Amino acid sequence: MQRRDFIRLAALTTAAAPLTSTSYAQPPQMIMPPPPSTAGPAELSGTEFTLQIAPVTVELAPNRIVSTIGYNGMSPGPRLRMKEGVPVTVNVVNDTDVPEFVHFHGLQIPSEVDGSEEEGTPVVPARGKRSYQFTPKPAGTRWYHTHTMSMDDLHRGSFTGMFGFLIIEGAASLGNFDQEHYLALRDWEPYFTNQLMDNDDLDPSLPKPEKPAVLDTRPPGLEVTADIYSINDKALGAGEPIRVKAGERVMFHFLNASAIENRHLALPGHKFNVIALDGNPVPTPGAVDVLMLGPGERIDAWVTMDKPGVWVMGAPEDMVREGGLGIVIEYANQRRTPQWVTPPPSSWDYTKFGKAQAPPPPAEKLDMIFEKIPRGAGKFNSFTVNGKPYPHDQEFVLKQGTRYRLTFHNRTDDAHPMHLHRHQFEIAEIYGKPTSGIIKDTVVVPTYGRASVDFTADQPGLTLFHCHIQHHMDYGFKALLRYA
Ligand SMILES: [Cu+2]
Repeated sequence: MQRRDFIRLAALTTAAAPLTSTSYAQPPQMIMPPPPSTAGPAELSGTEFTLQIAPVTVELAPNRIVSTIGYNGMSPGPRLRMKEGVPVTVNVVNDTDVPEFVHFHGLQIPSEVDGSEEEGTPVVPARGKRSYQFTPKPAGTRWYHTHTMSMDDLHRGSFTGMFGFLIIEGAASLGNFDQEHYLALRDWEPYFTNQLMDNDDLDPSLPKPEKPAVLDTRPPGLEVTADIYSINDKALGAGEPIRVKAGERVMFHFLNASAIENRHLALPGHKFNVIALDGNPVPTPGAVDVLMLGPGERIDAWVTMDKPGVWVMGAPEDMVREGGLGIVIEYANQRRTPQWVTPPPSSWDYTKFGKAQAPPPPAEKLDMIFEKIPRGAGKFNSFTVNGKPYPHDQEFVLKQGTRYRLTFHNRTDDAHPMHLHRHQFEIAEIYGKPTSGIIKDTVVVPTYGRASVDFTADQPGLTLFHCHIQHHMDYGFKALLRYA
């Protein structure tokens, strides 16, 4: 019996009760349980921060405990709160046996401190330490995470618990709310599979301008999946509910901290009022029933609590939600089993939050064609950009101060969350529609789809561009942009 079947069976037989299966193989280095949690405060603020990298246990639910690597004795790591434009020092202490990188995702900071080996950031040595000094910008919901390669080791890189929110406060406020919550979506205990059980085609009705006339029918390589999920460190039903009162406006900061898959999220009977994507305010805030976040993406959205009851906010896919991806929203004076109602059909569309016209044409254009080579890396698929493997020597050379339009041609059968380090880009076209004003650092390019983003080359230094699915990045789905 496949493990996923076992989990599903458990979910069916125990109805709404949290899952309690724990028969997972532990990695060899984890046979000794790590020392008791020494978790510090969940939020750190100021100008000097210390992150300690060390083994942690995460109690997703009673009898459902995961051993992994975290920051400061916990996973997610502490929320780091910085002020835009005020210099900070982040001291990283690496109490593990492998070199590490801490990447500051969505920040416009120099390559030497961005936290990526490809850009030349110095490593944090095994059993060693290193300090990163930078001036945080721009304001918004950012995050930090490890940036090491995992390759075939699912206990390394972003499969571990090394991630956390990083909030940069600026002059502007997103508004006044009765409550504010930071929720990171995660999966745990990943494993390899050759069963394509997730339909990654976000919306089959989307245009597929990049679909080849003849499809590659060679058998695909192993992909990574998981069937244990959480929001922050708790599986659905295992943590404290979010307690609300009727009429409250509650602000949610969502992060997809998965290394694996795009995620959806819904709250029955309520709408999400999306006001910022990847931490940047959108020109056309709007209400939707279902959110979609690719790995690395953030959404700031508020909800008016106007439907008293006890609700599950969670993944619309039963298997994912029952596997733990959800949290209970409990109104005051309501006592009942948390209710889930499947949301009305909807498809995620970034352009709902943008302006309807394309931005003015940029000075220069760059095209990137993404292709997947089935089993191009032995057991695994490999990926190419413009038909070549990383690092595309001298191919993507930027002129400082020039505005570029980068067009992604996704000739693969997956939707990929594409992330540009150290810069922000503006979506110019996606799903065959023009748009402007949506500023992001990660965009999910649909299956066989195309997307164009504009950015100004104003951050000299090596700049990594990659798919935020760890396994894709590790097997070639990346490029290095350099300045002339
Ligand atoms: Cu990918």
